[in-house]
Amino acid sequence: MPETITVPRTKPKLETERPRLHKVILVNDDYTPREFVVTVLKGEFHMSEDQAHRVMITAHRRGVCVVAVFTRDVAETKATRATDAGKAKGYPLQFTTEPEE
Ligand code: TYC
Repeated sequence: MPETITVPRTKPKLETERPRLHKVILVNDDYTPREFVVTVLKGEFHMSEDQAHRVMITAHRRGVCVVAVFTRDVAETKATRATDAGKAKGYPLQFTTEPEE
């Protein structure tokens, strides 16, 4: 019986690609108190009072603000935890995620 020879058809990848990062986005609303937004940003995203205040006020003025970027799992977990912190107090505070370009 003739030997079967297998020829690899794809070039092996020389470089390992970095996982795509995802943005966590803070969304403005008319009901959540400013100070509560700042508290959540400090607690969930390890921001200083000053950083958290800047991010909160940017979302307040422009409608949204990018909080930080993470791998997809971490971004989704943090966005869910931060949104749930508002929900627990009856606030409509929303954190969403989207992949970076
Ligand atoms: N707009 C809210 C207020 O005036 C404060 C706020 C800021 C809420 C940012 C959400 O993502 C937000 N009380």
